[in-house]
Amino acid sequence: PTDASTRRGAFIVFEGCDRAGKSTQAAKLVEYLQKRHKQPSLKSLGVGVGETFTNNLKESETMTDKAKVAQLWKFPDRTTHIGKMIDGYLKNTKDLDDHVVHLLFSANRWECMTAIKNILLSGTTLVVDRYAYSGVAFSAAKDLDINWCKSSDIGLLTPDIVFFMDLEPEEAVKRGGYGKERYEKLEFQKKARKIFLDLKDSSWKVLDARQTIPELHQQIFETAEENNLII
Ligand code: NYM
Ligand code: MG
Repeated sequence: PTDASTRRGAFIVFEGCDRAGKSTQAAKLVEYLQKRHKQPSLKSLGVGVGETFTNNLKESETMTDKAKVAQLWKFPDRTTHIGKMIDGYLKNTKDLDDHVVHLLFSANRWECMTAIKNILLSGTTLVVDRYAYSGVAFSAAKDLDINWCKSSDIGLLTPDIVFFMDLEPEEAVKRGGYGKERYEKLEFQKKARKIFLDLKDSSWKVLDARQTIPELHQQIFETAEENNLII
């Protein structure tokens, strides 16, 4: 095991259509990473010969420590200025040109890049719920030129691994259906899924999202481990 202080954090992305289980699995992975991480014991640093040391941290210290190990992020980040415009568009309270919306989603990633880079360099792993693949898949599903869609994300940090939660939109509908947001329509989701699968590259792990939550979780942390992404 590598010491967290000597290596950068892993950049792990979850992608997929709506209702595929991304948020559930991203949160479970973060929790797993935080629980699994071991504080180096005082003994291993060569202190306190003949004494017993415990690593029982106080609650406040545990929280800080947890956030240092791994953090959950999400795109769109609806809390920023740009994110609020996106939120209004998705909730149908605001209409915007398709190109403009695409660029807002992309800008919403760009405005986080410095923070993301610094967090990774500080040794913290980031688990990110949706990223640029969603940007391309959902915009190109509106028949915008795919290369135009890709271009605004050129230069963003590349994830170490992408877990694509694959679920037929017909199955997603059975899971209590979609919400009221724009894009949450069967035909549109089918189109987006097709484009997603065309975007698949060597960083992708396609998961059969019909499996149970524990089954998927196990596949995910094992794959992350095999790929040397867990400290
Ligand atoms: N979405 C998400 C895009 O259209 N482009 C993007 O770049 C991103 C990150 O936003 N239907 C779409 C996909 C979703 C919607 O996301 C809201 P979520 O994860 O359901 O909050
Ligand atoms: Mg959604």
